[in-house]
Amino acid sequence: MKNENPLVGLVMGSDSDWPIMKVCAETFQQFGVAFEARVLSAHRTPDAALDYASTAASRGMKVLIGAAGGAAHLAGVLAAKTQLPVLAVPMPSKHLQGLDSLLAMVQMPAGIPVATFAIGEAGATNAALFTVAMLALSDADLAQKLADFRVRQTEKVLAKTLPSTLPAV
Ligand code: RP5
Repeated sequence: MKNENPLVGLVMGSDSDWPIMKVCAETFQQFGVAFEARVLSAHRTPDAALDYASTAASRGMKVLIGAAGGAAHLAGVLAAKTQLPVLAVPMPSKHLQGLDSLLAMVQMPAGIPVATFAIGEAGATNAALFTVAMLALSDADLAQKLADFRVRQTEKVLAKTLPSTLPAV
């Protein structure tokens, strides 16, 4: 998936991550943030992943997001080759439900940081919202969109109702 002059590189280790990471892409679309989504693996396509990270800044990108599951070293590998902020989204895994992915990402040794989000869709959404917040620091229109989003979200929650009666016991 390509957009003109992407500001964000949304990289995932496998196309099997897409059903979750598409909510990240949808959030960028909602805010009108140009992004590029790619499948690149730290272990299956290491040279391509390193090349992508090392050329991202010169291509005008501001943020990279790395999503991976299991022994999830993609975000760390990307971060090793760029000074851009790298956000990490742990994918749910088959046997350990993403706890492996989370620990692999969040336990980066000192020196090369990645900012790790929640496992799954919540993390995918929040990685996009966090990116929007960073980009909004130098983009007043985007800052207004983020403020509007927060207001709509608050209104939605306050408008929620619960059943007024409980079923008889
Ligand atoms: C990781 O391995 C990917 O990010 C994915 O979450 C996981 C499984 O990949 P597939 O075997 O489904 O391609 O590298």
